Amino acid sequence: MQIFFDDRQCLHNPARELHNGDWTDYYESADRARKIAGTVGAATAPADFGEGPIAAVHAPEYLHFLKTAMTRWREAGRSGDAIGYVWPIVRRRALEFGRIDAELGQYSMDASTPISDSTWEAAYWNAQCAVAAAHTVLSGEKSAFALCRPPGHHAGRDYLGGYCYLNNVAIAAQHALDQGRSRVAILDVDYHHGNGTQDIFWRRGNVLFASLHADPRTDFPFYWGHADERGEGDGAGATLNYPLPRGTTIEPYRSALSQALKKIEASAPELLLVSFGADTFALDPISHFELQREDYAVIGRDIAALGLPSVIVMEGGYDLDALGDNTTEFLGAF
Ligand code: SP5
Ligand code: ZN
Repeated sequence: MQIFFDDRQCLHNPARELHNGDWTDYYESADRARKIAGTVGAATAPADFGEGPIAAVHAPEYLHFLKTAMTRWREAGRSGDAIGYVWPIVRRRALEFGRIDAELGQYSMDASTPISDSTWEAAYWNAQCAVAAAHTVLSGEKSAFALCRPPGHHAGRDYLGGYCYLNNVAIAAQHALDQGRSRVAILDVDYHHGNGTQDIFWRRGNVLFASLHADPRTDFPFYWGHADERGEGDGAGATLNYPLPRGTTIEPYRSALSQALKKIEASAPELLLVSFGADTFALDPISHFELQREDYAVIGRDIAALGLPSVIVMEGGYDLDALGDNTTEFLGAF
């Protein structure tokens, strides 16, 4: 299987995150990518597909913000990473701001996703990996893996959050549609609900989004991922959420997965994109499912049994010791 990774993805390196009211080391470290890259096998740097595929998903004003935020943060006399402290919860509109702090709130959903030096450069090459993986599968390969880091599924059209800046899987899915595919499906098996992906395709009937995740009544991102969220307009019924309780083991996980896979199969997609997170692992430091290493091969085989051309995009997973092995088990099925 072809694997895409670019060293520039490691340039993004926030020092710490706000966590349960205090500061903690940044869980989404560059070492995550190094561990995965060191275990899954040889990777190729992606070609440069330009900003077009990114701009097909994200708002121009948001991309401008990402590119300029760090410079403006420094101009405001700040050191360290850029992080917001006020958010427009009622309604956002296209205001022009003179303060970087206002923009950080406008374009963020949480306070645990700082912008560091080179975040844009890292996110750019990260997104290129997703496009390259899609391109490979569109060209006839059965599967490809985009070793994305930072992850992407919490980022919406015009907001960052949950360690995510650009929505890599959405960019890959949109690229496939723009290259002539008419129906695609996204299966999200990260521990956390993929709220950004859901938002981006909420009103789209040609992108099925199915997500298995920790129940948002107990877990981040809280405000999305409840079972009654089904999409709207043309997208009504094309969003499927399977919230699962903390402590979920492989048996109940697989039974939810089989429901999701039946729906995916029934929607007859030409391409499957998988948002893969290994934070469902029993020893993950920020998550609460009970999956074991060998379970990743089982889950991978269940998904691969659809027989669809598959683009696998890396999302979360924070147990550095097991991350490479768990990911390798999963990829081995494709
Ligand atoms: C891509 C992805 O996996 N993003 C996850 C973002 C989660 N951010 C907030 C996590 C809060 C976790 N609190 C758990 C307590 C651990 N001691
Ligand atoms: Zn996650």
